[in-house]
Amino acid sequence: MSGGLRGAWFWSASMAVVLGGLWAKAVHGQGPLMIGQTLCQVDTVASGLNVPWEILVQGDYLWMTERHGLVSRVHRSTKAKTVVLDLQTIVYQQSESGLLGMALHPAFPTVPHVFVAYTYSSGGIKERIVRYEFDGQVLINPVTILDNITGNGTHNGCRMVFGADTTLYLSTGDAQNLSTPQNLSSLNGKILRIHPDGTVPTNNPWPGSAVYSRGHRNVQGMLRMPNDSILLSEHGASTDDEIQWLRKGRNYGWPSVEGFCNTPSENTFCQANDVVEPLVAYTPTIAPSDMVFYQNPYFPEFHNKLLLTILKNKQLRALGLNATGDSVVSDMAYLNNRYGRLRDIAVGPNQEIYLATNGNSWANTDPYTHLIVRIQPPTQPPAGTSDEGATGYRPDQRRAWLFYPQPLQGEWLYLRPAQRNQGLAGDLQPSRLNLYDGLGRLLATLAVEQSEEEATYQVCLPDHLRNPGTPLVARLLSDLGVALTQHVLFR
Ligand SMILES: [Ca+2]
Ligand SMILES: [Ca+2]
Repeated sequence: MSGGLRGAWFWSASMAVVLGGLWAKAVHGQGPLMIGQTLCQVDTVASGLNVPWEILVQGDYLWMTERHGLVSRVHRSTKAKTVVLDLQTIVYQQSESGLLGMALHPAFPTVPHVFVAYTYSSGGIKERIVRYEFDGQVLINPVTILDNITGNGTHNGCRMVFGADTTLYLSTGDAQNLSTPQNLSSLNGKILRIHPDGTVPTNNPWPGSAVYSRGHRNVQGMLRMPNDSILLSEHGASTDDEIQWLRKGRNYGWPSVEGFCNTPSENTFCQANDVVEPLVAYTPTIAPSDMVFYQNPYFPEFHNKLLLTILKNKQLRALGLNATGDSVVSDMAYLNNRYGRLRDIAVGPNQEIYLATNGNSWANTDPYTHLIVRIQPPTQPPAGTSDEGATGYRPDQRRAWLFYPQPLQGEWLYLRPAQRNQGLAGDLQPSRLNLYDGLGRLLATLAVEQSEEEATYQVCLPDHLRNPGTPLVARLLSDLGVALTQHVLFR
């Protein structure tokens, strides 16, 4: 009998070794990966991590927080990892709390400021934002810019993003206290907005308060879209994870409303409080985390999509929004169970995608096994398609002319103002037109016919863009570094 048991133990142990080996090969392997119909190359940029929570691409480096208290830089080519800040003795780390969000100043490295959000213990669990300065090697000179937010083991928010006006937005969770999200005197269950020095902008919705919106449970994703509007992803309780637009001064309903306003009590609350409904709600919950907006015509599955990392369902979702951004028109899941829980995503200069993996189950069950995985898309257009629209022209407002009036529809004739012809005639030779939708997404790059009259250009929209319901914004590209605005476009 004991021999039989021993045999069973040996069988299990050797199977575990074999399965472990296969898992390691699949996860750490380098090589091709089909995503939809697109052949990508994947490799591992960093391994042995402990809950990488925020990843950001800056120059040659990937910046990263790990929840137990480290900020590191990983060189994207050599993969060398350097710790630039060690807060392990300062952060409170338990369950979902610890060192979480990070943001680089929009003018980094000219303005070398790095912002981190973490929980600590001092007469209870609290949360703060600290601004550091990068000296080229490590982070120095900490300045606390926001403090004494109530924390908890769970529901701490802590995602950060900079707005176009260099104000900093921070999500805070309800910290498991349902009385806070609707209470304007509490900083919990909110989106907060402050200046980089911690002061409150004078155009916040409630004078003197950092509160920008209320009624949130636990926002884990924040994204500034090309048109500068901000998207949020939020964890529901047992139902209704939400994706929603951030609106100044508005109420998102928690804990009275989950997902859409679709019960009698919710309808009453929503009408009384002008509640913002989500773009999409997921029931059962999937646990959405951070997101990026991805543009790369060589990767059709992800082109012009919102890419959302998913923790609980262990996948990457690609969401298509309509031209005005008020509905989700497609929603596909990729990488199902391939890398486990996905916490964060970043995009590099060659449209390569970095994913922060967070193990196979919630909280701290697989410490020091997490990865940064890189997915490199093709550098050629998909087979059977032309290269038109996928040229080296990228959105660049400094070299673009904005057409007025907008939106652009049908056929248009562009006339350069007469005074611009004088002295500049012959120099201005725009030859391409970028078309964007209402969210700032690049739809197409068109060649522009230049007529005999040097300052006149004929623009004819292709049929597939002549949708009367689709507002379009056009920018004429110039090869000169000339920024012109308020030009008149005649039909
Ligand atoms: Ca992120
Ligand atoms: Ca509901």
